Amino acid sequence: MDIKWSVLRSVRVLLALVFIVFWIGAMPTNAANYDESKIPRYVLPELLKDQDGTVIESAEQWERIRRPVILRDFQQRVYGEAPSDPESIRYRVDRVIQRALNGQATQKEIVISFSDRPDGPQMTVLLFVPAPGNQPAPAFLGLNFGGNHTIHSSPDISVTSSWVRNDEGAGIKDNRASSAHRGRAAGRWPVEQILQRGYALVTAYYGDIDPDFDDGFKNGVHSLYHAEKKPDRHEWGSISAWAWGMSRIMDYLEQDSDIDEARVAVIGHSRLGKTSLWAGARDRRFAMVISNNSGCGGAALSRRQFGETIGRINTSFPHWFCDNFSWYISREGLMPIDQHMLVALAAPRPIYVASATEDRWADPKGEFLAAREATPVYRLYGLEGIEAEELPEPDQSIGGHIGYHIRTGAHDLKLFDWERYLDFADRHFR
Ligand code: GTR
Repeated sequence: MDIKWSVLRSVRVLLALVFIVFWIGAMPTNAANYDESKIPRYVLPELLKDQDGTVIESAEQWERIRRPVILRDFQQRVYGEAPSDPESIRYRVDRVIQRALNGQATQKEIVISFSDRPDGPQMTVLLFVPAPGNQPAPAFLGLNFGGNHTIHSSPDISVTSSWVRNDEGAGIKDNRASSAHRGRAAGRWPVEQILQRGYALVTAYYGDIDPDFDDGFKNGVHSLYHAEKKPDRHEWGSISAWAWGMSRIMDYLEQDSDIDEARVAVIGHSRLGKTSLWAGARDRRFAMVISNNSGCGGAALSRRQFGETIGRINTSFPHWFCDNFSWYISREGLMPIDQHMLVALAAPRPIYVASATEDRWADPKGEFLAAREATPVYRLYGLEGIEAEELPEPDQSIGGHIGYHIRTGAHDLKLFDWERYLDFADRHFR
């Protein structure tokens, strides 16, 4: 009897010890690593080998066997599953200005309602179509951070009625969009250049889809699906909601005869770069994917743990991802996926990943490696990805169907980046 009890007690002590070790192992460390020599040894999960050992040898096998598993892993473990696409999308063309921006474009504003509720969430899509000549036009679709009126100083753009993200991170008080902010983000949106190159520009304020703060998923489109109960561990966080919203914009674009729906590129910067990658992975109607400085949870390999880590991002922005993602804090090596697989999900469509030299928080090298490591999937389609072994020199664009550059400078979306994306689109869309 005594022996039995002491054995039992030892087992319990042992179990408790195992638990404590596991728990400590899962705690995020605070200091970001910027030292290449301190990157943990890692092995990337294999793109072209299925869980049962099947080696993927053709594009057909990739699409039938491997791609669905990887897509599902990202859906269930990282971004979270979005509700199925609504059967009918309600949109209203609110305003059309024929000769906007000094006659350079037709401007449209389209209100998309996410539900039948008159007080339900709505998004206003701003569309500039280049002046007549080459309709239907190819388009860039990107969400914006501060409201449509911030992308250009034109007084004709409606001021968003939603609350706008607070850049200072000081809560959301007193942060309503205002006409004083017209053109504030114009540096990131070279509207005239995009139009002159023959492309349409489509944008919407990301907070119209889901406000960017951790409110327990009570607002934005989440409110329509989670009035009673917060999302399950595998259900959508904000990035997934924003990506889902981009698909709703695509629903509209398919109906607009000014836009060539077969040539729509999704683009995004930073958290919205993570979003464009996920939008392109889950919705193959997007014909091109562009990730600008998307970093952790975007193009950067998680296993490198350089700059921002899964631990840091889940602590600062837990609402961006599904709850399952936090299980991988300090357990990067246990993920069946890494971000090169997210890049590969775009195949065979052209995808461009860009970094910036000073943006170490986003791990430029990790972004480059993820882009390069997706190459084997492009090869299955007979397409060129990235052959370079090393990070290219700054300000040089490389690659075939996978494009990459590292711009000199800080975390931002600059004219230099746009020019590379426009060249890339010219190459693949024309
Ligand atoms: C940072 C975050 C990054 C990046 C960036 C942004 O604070 O750590 O992952 O997404 O925000 O979106 O501006």
